[in-house]
Amino acid sequence: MKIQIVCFMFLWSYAHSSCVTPLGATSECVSLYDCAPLLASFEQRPLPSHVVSFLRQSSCGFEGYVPQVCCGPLPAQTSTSTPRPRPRPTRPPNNNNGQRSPVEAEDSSPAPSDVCGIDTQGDRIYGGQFTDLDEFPWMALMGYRTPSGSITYQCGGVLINRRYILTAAHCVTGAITREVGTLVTVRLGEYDLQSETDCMNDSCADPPVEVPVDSSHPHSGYSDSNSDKRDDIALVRLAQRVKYSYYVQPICLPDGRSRLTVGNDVFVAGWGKTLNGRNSPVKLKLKVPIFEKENCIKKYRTLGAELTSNQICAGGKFAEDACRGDSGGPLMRAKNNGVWESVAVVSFGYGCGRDGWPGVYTSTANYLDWIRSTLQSTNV
Ligand code: 4AZ
Repeated sequence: MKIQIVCFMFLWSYAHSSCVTPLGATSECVSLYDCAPLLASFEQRPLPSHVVSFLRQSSCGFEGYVPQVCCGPLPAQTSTSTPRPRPRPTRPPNNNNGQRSPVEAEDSSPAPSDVCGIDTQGDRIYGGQFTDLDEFPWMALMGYRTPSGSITYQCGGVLINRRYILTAAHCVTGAITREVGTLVTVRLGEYDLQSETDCMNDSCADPPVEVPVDSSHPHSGYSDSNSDKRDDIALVRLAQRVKYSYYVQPICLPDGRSRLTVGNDVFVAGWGKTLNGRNSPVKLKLKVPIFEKENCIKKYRTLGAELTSNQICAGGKFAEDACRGDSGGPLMRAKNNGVWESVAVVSFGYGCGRDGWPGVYTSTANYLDWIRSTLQSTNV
């Protein structure tokens, strides 16, 4: 029996269907990772839009999270590009001091607008995917203690003042606590999890800061068993106040007045799963468009999820998405004055990067009262 199953799996994974490539050649539909010419073009950074477009035309389905492509060569001009050099950070460290004190009134409200969302520098590579070393200094990695005692980072979040992280409820409660472990630590000022000191173009970041978690506060309306993942938002209180630096700064919350409209470009960032199926060691960013809500509601209804007015849909383009591990991280936008605000929290989706399937996000603006009252009631 065992042998039969193994043989069946062997046949199943090697019996590829035939297809026609965008250039008209007959080929086979295989995993992107088994298609050397397309994989090589996909791994260049920044990823040019014509390469994304060719990959999209080559797409022939998904196996789990892994895209399948009709494998063949790219047209000559599509295959390479030289990454642009990156600018050095120029802004000096901000010297606010973060002295410890058990309970501070300023921890009970979001960071004031002259402190939060500061754009660390101007010149960005928008089409690209790696962030700059100093970009999005509010990004947090949520660390879980596993049953074996090790720490694993599985969700994202954002620093909103010296004491609190905004993240997703499913990053602090439910299946994650059984399947991964208990949230015990938050890492700030991180760029590349694989290197101790992160440097780019002769400029090095301060070492990341590891802050123990004091308490987690998921929204009371959230339940793992709701397929719509309503109220997927949480605040995490840190056991110590954080000292702001050039690489550790809070993001602003939306003021509740500004509206997002379809097609508005927003950014998602994190260390989540990439198309190679592994979590990224490096902080990544991606520009995604706001997706039409009614259309999104209809799509998710077919999967039995009834989305609420407190959720936003964004993305929906092939291979451009947040994915497992990005949860809890932000959907962000820079306002006209260049100040960044966290407009939503990465919540869930139908797989990752499927054409026509946007990701679902919890709208921060709809929870401002909950955030204010939770900051006050838990900062004791
Ligand atoms: C996840 O499992 C997850 N494509 C997060 C975001 C999306 C899918 C899955 C959106 O955490």
